[in-house]
Amino acid sequence: DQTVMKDVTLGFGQALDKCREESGLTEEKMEEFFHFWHDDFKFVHRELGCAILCMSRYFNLLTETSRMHHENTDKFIKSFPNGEILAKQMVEIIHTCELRFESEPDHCARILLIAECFRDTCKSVNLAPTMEILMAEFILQAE
Ligand code: M21
Repeated sequence: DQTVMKDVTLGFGQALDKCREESGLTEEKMEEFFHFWHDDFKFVHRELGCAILCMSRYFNLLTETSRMHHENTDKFIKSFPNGEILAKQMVEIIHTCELRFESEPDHCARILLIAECFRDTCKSVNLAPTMEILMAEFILQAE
C-alpha cells in the first residue's frame, strides 16, 4: 500500500541528517530522502549507497556482512501504522534485489544497486508512493 510505503520512507529518511556527513552525501546530490521515488531520480552517486548503508545501520537493519537483517527489517516495517501489510513483501523484494547484485564487493556500490532495484520493483507492482502522496505529507510536516 502506497501510504504505508510513504510512512516507511519518511521514517527511514529521518536518519539522513545523521548520515550525511559520514557518507559525504551533499545536498546537491540529494536534498530529501523521498526524492528517491521520483521517476527521474538517478542512482549514480556512490555516496547515496553509503548514506543508505549508514541509515540502515542506524536502525540496526544490517548483518555483520552488511546484508539485510530480515527479522529486524520486518520489525522496523511493522513499527509503522499498517506496516504488517507490507513487511513480508518488502523484505522479499529487497532480498531478491540483494541476490541479484551479490557479485559487487563494494558495500556502498552494492547497496546503491539494490536501492535502485527496490525502487523499480516497487514501481512495477504499484507499491511506490506517488509524488502527490509524498508532497502532501512533506507540506504537512513543514507546517
Ligand atoms: C522504503 C524506504 C526506504 C528504502 C530505502 C532504500 C532501500 C534500499 C535497500 C537497501 C538494503 C540494503 C541491504 C544490503 O544488502
